[in-house]
Amino acid sequence: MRIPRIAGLLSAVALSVVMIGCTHSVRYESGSPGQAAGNARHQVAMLEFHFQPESLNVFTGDTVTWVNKGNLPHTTTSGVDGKPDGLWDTKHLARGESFSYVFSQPGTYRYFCRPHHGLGMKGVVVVTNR
Ligand SMILES: [Cu+2]
Repeated sequence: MRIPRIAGLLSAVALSVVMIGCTHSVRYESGSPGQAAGNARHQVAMLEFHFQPESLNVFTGDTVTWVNKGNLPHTTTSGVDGKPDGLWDTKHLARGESFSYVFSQPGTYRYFCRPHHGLGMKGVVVVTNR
């Protein structure tokens, strides 16, 4: 009766793989207890010469990813009127490049594009507690 034993072994292995996969998934979701399970990801496109959407509402723990979908280099730089506040500042991102930031504290976060803020290329992320 070798075949049934092998079949039993194989299904045990398969079950283990499923369980490991499951555990891994749960760990990933619960990385920060009480908050991480519902965290969302948001995308902001960098275009000539604006951010889309320009204004974004998110919850604490959410991730915002800026993606350059334009043809010119752009930056996302936290601050107002071309003055960086030091929270985040990318190098010039080329088309297709991206940058992500996790907002862990509630607040109003203004940002701009270094070369184009004078053309009105700026945005805001409003973060509220989940
Ligand atoms: Cu720009």
